[in-house]
Amino acid sequence: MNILNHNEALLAQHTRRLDFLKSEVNLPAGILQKLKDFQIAIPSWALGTGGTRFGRFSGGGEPRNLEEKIADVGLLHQLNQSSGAISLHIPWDIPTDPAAIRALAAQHGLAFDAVNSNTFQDQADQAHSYKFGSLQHVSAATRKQAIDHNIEVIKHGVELGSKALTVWLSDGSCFPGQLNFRKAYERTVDSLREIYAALPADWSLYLEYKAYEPNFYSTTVGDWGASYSMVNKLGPQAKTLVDLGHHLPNANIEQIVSILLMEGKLGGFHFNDSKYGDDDLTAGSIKPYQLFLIFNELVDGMDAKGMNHAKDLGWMIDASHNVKDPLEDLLQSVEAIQIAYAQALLVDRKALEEAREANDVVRCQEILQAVFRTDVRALVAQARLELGGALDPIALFRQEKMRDQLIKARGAKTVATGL
Ligand code: RM4
Ligand code: MN
Ligand code: MN
Repeated sequence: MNILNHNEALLAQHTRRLDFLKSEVNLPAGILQKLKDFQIAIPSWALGTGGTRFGRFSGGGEPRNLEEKIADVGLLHQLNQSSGAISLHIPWDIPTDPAAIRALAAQHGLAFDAVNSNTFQDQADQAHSYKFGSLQHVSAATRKQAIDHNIEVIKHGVELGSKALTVWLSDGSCFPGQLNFRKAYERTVDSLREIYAALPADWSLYLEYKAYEPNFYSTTVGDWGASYSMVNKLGPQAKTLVDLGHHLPNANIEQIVSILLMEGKLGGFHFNDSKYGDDDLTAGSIKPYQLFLIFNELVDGMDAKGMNHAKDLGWMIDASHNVKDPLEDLLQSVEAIQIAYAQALLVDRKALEEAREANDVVRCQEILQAVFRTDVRALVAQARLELGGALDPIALFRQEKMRDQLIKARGAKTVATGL
């Protein structure tokens, strides 16, 4: 891949854009370093074309195994220098030879982010079905099977150097009367306690919530209140994970984020975007202002606690690409996240606070929207450039015909494990 030539050709235009930005806004000291440090984990299940229950349209050249998934994330990271981690879903991606997998990831400059368990699907060799739930199940044997699976996932993660387990449960009910809510809640907490007890001391447990789907009447960990109350019962290593697509329409996610962070119980993120529900679309593709407002709260809340932006929360994408090239789509998501982060770093917090204390509502809006309407793409590109990445990753991906190369190497009819 000829990054140097690509950058050379775009350099004059890039410099012009960056100079203009610098003439327009005061860049706070250290902003480039913060952008350079910020890495976003790529989920192993987002490297193939997704599907819906109506069908799936494979794009070709999809990774056929974990090794090829790591190679794909390595490619993304080479292009943008900001995708330096991979998040695995077990059993979709069991590392059979962990030492070799770890070495391969290291060759690509990749770390292993949170490992994800799966008790929302039945596996072929499984004794008990999750049709009626897993950690909440009425049968102790089924609950134990789901607990054991999570402990197994932790073991895989330990071998790879992960530091967190993400638990997302589809447990709930489809019809009124089907479930005793209190029993389901208590059984879930009891099961989670056993998983929590198996966590290494330097690990976190992220408990993800989701409003609905696949269950359509109730979800046991259905909102941040349920997750928050559960992680509080578990202990300091348990925290809530916010997946942007898991809220009911119009929920004020930035406020949820702000409060969880203030309470010390925000663990991490699954970035995506949506119009209606858990659409898993490209981050920032539908509601970029919301993404910015979320980052505005994140920067504000993390700074208030003296947290390290890059390291103290788990940053992951959780997306599914039905009509785009998954790699191009992930490049777009990472860039959208970086843009929102860069803009949040530009907010004049002192001025905003003064305007708030003076009840100057107009000024508050002006401050936020002036930043949101600032084109910071050159700044994000500069961070990439300084790290050795491409000024325009998608353009380079296309120039070098990378998808064609992958199709040649892997075939036109490959199907990646995952959604
Ligand atoms: C769920 C949830 C989980 C992800 C699965 C694949 O909707 O977002 O995080 O592991 O999808
Ligand atoms: Mn998720
Ligand atoms: Mn989801």
